[in-house]
Amino acid sequence: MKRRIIAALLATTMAVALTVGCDIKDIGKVVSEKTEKKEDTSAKITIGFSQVGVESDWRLANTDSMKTTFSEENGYKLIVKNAGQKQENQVAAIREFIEEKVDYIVLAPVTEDGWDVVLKEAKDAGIPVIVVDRMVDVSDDSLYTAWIGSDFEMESEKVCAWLKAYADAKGMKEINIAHIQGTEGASAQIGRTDGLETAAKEYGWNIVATQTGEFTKNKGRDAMEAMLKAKSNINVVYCENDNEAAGAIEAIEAAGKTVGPDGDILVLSFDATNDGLKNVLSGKIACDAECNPLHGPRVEDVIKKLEKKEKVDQILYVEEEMFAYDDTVTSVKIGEQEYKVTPVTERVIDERAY
Ligand code: GZL
Repeated sequence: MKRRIIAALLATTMAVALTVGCDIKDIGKVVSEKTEKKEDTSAKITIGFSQVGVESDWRLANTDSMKTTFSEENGYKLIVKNAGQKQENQVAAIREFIEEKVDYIVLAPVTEDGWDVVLKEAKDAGIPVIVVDRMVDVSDDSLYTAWIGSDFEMESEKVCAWLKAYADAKGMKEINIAHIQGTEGASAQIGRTDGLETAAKEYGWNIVATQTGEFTKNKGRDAMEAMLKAKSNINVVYCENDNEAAGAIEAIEAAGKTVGPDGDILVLSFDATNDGLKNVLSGKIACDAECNPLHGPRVEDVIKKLEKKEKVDQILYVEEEMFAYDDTVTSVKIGEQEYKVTPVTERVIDERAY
């Protein structure tokens, strides 16, 4: 913002100098170079994006959405810094963005806690912070201008409502769940865990094993392997994202067990990524709740409003769908709201944007 004001002043100075006709050959050259250089970057809105990392297909789609939206041709300069799932790297990235006097900071926080100090530094530097995906738990909500993301507990309620209806329809008497969690302390992990634990209490399900998969395929496979060795009665695995589910499926099949409609173990998952829905289509994942990663256009809408000094809502939830491998359960009801469950076909996958 400040850089663009300076550029405008430089341009005005030059215009005034030209008007008075003074010999600005050299000055003009320096000013025009400066102005040119400034104009070259100053017309662009500079955005510093602190991203969690590259742990999942969801994350890659999220980064891609930001890059596609905030391109040079769209009038932006986007600086993306991946933190390798380490909060200290995100804090360092935010400090670099402050140093570079970016116009906006977009933060996809790895976990909810630990942001008060660095977000206060951004606020003191006059740089608006837009949080995407997971939430930050701060003592002062004015430390961020807007949050855009999913209702993770609602996602879980929808999957658990599907499991309840499906189990009733199939006459499944005992539900023994292996729970593969996402990154501990991430809003998605907190919401999807709370939803499952609440439903298990309400419906009398047994959560027989819990282990983190950190939203990755490898750790999802390791967790499933360990839980299969420890427990022989698992008939449902609840994975907190599609990458964990892909790993869990590998471990289940390596152990000589089967997944799918008539299999030994029902696989539940979140994200509804392209690979996730392919696993639903093949019958390996039974139910997959969408977690939409395409936040780029949503962030741009907030930035455009801020540029025009318009008010923005601080909390913006994203609408999301539900998918399943068959039409045993075609909708689920949460409170007064009915949610459609779409049986996955080739066409459903082709029509998806990610
Ligand atoms: C959810 C996001 C989670 C995804 C995972 O919004 O935070 O992180 O569910 C990703 O795939 O790693």
